[in-house]
Amino acid sequence: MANRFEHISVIGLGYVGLPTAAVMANRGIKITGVDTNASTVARINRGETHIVEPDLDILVRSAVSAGNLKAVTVPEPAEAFIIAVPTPLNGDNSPDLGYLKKSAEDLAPVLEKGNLVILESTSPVGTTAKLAEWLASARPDLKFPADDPEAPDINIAYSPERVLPGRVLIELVDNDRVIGGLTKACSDRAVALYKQFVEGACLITSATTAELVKLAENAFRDTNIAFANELSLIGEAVDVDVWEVIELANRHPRVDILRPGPGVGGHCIAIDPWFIVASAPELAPLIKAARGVNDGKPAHIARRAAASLDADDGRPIACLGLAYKANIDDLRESPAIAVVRELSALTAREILLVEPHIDAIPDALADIPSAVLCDLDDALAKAGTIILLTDHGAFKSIEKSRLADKVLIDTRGMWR
Ligand code: SAJ
Repeated sequence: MANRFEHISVIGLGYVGLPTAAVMANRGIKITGVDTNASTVARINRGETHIVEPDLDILVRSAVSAGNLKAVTVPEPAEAFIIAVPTPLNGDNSPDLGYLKKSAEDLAPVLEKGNLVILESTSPVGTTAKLAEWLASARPDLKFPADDPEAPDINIAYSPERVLPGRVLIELVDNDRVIGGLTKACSDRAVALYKQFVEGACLITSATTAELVKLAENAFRDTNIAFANELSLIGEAVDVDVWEVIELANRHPRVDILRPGPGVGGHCIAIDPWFIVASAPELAPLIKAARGVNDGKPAHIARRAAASLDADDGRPIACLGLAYKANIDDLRESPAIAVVRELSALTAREILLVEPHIDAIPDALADIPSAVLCDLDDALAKAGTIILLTDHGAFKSIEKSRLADKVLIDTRGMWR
């Protein structure tokens, strides 16, 4: 079997799939991207991107014009398949593997002897084996690792994406990769694939270990942010500046407290810990409590802002930043959105929304009549209370004199 993969298919062209496809295509590999959304597919085939990530537009344009990247809505045969579809939560916080199951059903008919299938989506422990079962039941004519571990027709591995939004193109190449094959040979083939564009180390383990590694990374961060958020509530209650506490505590050689904020957002850290809780509910009280602390922060900020409204002579409230973190356009699970919703339930006061990365009010806030999108200058001129929710660079340079006559609630510690 040749060691170099010349034609790879990426299933799911979102925040992870599209950058991965574009990076590989720019290394001269022929890439077929698959997405069920026809308008996403059409855009990519025009050399355009549907997500904002530094330099991604340049990479996609050059890959498409060089003929190395094309997008389709239904899988086509390839040597290897990388699956990067969403794995969201159900209403009861259990994992929803519906997109993954559908992608397995769509992929099965085009599988050929010798193919490698890699799952990159964040997944509960045991999902890679389940994916193999779904594919095997649709293709009884092929041997899978469970049928013949020594010489299967199809190799299957799990390798979680670990890239940080805002640094995706750098981290895709530089980060170490954890690679868990269903057999050692599956891992070796997946390593060969990633070596074609990854400069970090490729670390081999089992599929179940790799699945839990990914969940552990994000639960670790969530738990540590929850500690900082809990400390900020305590600081407020005892009237001590939490930022100074953290700065001084972090001068201890073995203490490294993260930053408090309005809560935790994004499509990963606010979600993945629940995958651990769902698989071992009695054994995960700390992880569950951390979710509760972080999810409770937006309501706390809203209550604090509403309580200070008497002091600001009836002028509107400005919320600076809607994105879930600094300098990106991503509003998914954003705690800023939750703050605005909570606040609108507590006051009829006009809420001016300032988010430099969007040009229309997001759907999640469209039903709130008191909330309007506004530019920064206007908001600073009109508002009596300002809540800083996202630490975008654009807000850092606001002159102090423009904030002088206002109530300030700085959830990110940006203006201290
Ligand atoms: N946050 C704080 N305080 C902090 C750090 C972060 O409140 O000190 C908040 C942010 O404002 C944001 C949220 O946490 O709302 C998450 O932001 P983040 O920058 O920590 O992480 P994500 O969600 O953008 O990306 C994470 C990363 N995981 C880890 O750092 C362990 C990334 O490497 C993963 O690939 C990504 O999740 C993912 O896709 O799983």
